[in-house]
Amino acid sequence: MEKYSEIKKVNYEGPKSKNPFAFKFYNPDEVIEGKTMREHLKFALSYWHTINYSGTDMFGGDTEDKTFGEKDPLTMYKKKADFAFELMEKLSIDYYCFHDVDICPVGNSVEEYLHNFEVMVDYLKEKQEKTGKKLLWDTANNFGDKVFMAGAATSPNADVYALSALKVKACIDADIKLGGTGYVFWGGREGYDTLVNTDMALELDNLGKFMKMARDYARSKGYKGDFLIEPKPKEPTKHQYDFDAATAVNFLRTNDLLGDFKLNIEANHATLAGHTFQHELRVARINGAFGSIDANQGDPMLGWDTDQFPTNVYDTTMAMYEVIKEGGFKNGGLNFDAKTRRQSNTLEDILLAYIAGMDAFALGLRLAYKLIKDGRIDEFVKNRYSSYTSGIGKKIVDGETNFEELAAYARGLKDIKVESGRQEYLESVLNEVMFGE
Ligand code: XUL
Ligand code: CO
Repeated sequence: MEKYSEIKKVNYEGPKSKNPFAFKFYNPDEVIEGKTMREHLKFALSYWHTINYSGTDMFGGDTEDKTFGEKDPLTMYKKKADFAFELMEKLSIDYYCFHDVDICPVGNSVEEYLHNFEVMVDYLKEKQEKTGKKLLWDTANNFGDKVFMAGAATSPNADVYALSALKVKACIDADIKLGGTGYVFWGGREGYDTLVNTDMALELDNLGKFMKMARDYARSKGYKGDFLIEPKPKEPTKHQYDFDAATAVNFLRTNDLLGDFKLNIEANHATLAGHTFQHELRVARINGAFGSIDANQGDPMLGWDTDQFPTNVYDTTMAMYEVIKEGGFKNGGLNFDAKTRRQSNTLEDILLAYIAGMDAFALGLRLAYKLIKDGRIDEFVKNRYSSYTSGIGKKIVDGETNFEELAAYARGLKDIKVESGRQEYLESVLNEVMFGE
């Protein structure tokens, strides 16, 4: 197998190719239904996994070296940025995402952190201008440092709350400078490990106020992008407040934040909540809160967030089905919140992993359109609810009936026949569309 440095660019070679460093299904400039694949899919590189993660797990240290031969912290982070942009170029990825501490050394004080962050944001801006690459979203890592052990905007300590605001403010400023289109609030440690030490009502109220202040600050500075909540049910806390899409939407509605805020749905977080990836996307969509996607997959045998590169084509197909029904990504995109396995510890593995994930979503895009064109599933669903298109059903939908009328109508009914749901048939249609000609 060729070495990472020998591969200049990963090209599309089609499904017959056996070249490990070629796309089989992702053809960036191919036009599908009026848009190129790169416009449809809006792939993004995740800085934390790709540029920083070095293979450490609970039982052992690094298996990869991401220091790029550098000791001086700021120079090392510049080399990391160079690597990120080189990788995006090789893979035809147009966007990237980062936490504040992914892109710069944290230093020994708040002042040092802010200085280093600013230096690196300027460096990234230069690189963006040279290459045309764009920031999809950024976020503050308000969970790694020990001061965030009990949360950030839900910390029992008001000083931590203030420090969290400082870091989110720095990220919003960076987002504006870099032209990003999203700011993500993933819960981090916003949740609890036990209720015996937790004032849930105060924590949730503080969290709502924090998000409003973030929104008001950003809008006052001219920020036009989306705020995104990324639901997750557990890990690192026993209970994360943004448990799933429905919980997060309810929180946004309660705090009057819908509109400015949407959801960033992550596949592995959905499965941890006991939902499918498609379910979470559907909940976001029907609430007008679909924003962006963190693409990955979990291991069905494991109960934690493995952040694997996505390869399950059923899942990517149904996810892209939801994206297409939504009318495509607007400010959002497909961020690979995924890391190579600890044993896949070479730079070549990074390319292979992204190729696997990008091809899986390219297949998903192609197959989702095929499914929609085939029409049998959409038609079935439409017919299944046809009793709501006329008569009493239409009155229900239009909100033009009441319990007296419904009860009077029901009294006259004789043989109510509910049609078969045809689940097995529809699942075989899915297979026919995916694997047939
Ligand atoms: C953690 C997770 C985060 C967010 C950004 O499970 O998904 O990486 O995407 O903070
Ligand atoms: Co994520």
